[in-house]
Amino acid sequence: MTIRTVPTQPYSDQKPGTSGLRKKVPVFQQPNYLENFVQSIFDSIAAPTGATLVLGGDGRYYNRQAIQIILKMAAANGYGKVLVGRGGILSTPAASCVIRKYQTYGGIILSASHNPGGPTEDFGIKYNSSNGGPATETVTEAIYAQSKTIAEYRICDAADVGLDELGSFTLEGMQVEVIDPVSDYAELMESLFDFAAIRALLAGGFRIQFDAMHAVNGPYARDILEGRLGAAAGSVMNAIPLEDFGGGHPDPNLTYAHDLVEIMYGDDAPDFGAASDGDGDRNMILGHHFFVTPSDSLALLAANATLAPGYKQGLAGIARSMPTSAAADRVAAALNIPCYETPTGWKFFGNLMDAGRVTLCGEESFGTGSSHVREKDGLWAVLFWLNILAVRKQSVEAIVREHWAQYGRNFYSRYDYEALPTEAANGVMAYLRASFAALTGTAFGKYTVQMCDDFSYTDPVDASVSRAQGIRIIFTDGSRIIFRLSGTGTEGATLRVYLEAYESDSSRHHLDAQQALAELIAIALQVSELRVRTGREQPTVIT
Ligand code: VG1
Ligand code: CO
Repeated sequence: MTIRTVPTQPYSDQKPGTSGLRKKVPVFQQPNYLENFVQSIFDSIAAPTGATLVLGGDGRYYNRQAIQIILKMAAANGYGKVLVGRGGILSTPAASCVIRKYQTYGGIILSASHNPGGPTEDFGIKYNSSNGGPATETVTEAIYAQSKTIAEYRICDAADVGLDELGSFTLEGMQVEVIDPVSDYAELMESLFDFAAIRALLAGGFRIQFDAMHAVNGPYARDILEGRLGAAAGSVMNAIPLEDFGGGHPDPNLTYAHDLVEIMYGDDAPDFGAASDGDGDRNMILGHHFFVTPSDSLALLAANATLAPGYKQGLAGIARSMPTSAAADRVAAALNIPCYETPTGWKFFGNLMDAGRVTLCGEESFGTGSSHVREKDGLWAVLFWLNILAVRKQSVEAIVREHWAQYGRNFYSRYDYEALPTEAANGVMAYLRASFAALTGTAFGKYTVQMCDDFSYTDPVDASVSRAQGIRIIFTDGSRIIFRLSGTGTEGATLRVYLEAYESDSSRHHLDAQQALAELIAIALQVSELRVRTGREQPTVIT
């Protein structure tokens, strides 16, 4: 076999962010850029000879080319077998499922998630470990360190592998098995949820609309919702994964999933609507003319978990990322189970799930999941909701309102200021850090600052410490303002401002979140000097 060792120069910018390495496609297309990063992964994880990997992506532009390069590099680096999704497709949760089911050494997922795709848009790559979850910070730091000193990579000269037919091929001694990307995942879903009850719900005239946003979940949703569960044909829209996601922004929120939002708020709206993102791990849940915030969704799934067969024994615990609202904490307290607060990013949940400390996890950024895999899982959340709706036989809105009446409502919103000059964004954060002492104890209208800090997390399982994970301003009544810089953007800096206020008075639960949070928003702008420091009057997106 013709294995070549190719000399290379390191790149200095291959530091993985919140979820892997994400850059514009032309950056990945620079000579040896992808190869350097893949070799840095292989060097850092040091798999035994003959190990098996899983490989697939969300189908965006450059997915297929990257898969051919990675297959040839895996063969040259001594891997014995690679399981690759047909067409190079594997949603992020499906990749996690396949890694776990076949107990592979790990997997490589190609995705930039909710970021747009295309020749000048985003591409991404990340490594998941044998538990199916994103590599821990220790591993991503090792990969980054390796990328800074890399001098050569290994690749074999071979023809491209056909990815469009199921079957087994040999690539210079390594086996390449092209697998159905959907079936293992769909079987796992059937094992967790009451498909018969959901089928009966749908047969009884309950109408659903799922927007796959031209992204990876189309084939999964078609197979499961229309195929196995009998939803009416056309219940899944934008179901064919496209390299550029149809020119859209595959991010399931009220701004970017506008096609779906129009349907769900239109005349004759269906009973239930949902969307997922580029790589299928995020979800947005809508009822008839009604939006469920991701933080409320997590709390509600937790409160109703035992209605689904896979969770009928109850939950070990719940974990949420720090900026996610504390709605889930109230449910955990009522259930008398632990609730963990982690930094942003799914990689922090893995240790807790592996140790059996938590069953459900969630983030405010439209991410919910459980220990069935080690990634957040968009379609799983949709099926969980459908299972609950099938049992409770109430509308989405009625279920959410009952939840608020019982636990109180955590009003919540996030303001994103995208593509800011990096210095201006860093300036806001530095200014806030310098203000901690002055802010503490200060009253702003009805709010008084109880404490401020830069969130630091000590993993209770391996005692690793992650610092500077977001600035928290916490008020005496538990309301919070959080400032954090995104770790997934590819243009300048994205500053996120997270706002949360708790309301126990049910006569105020009907308020619009922006109305209920208006005072906190004004305080956030004031204490950060955001407008003068960034020159931005309005956020790019409000969720
Ligand atoms: C964002 C979200 C975070 C999520 C991450 C990956 O990160 O805020 O909650 O885990 O994206 O999601 P950041 O650093 O930009 O805030 V996905 O769907 O890209 O895998
Ligand atoms: Co995603």
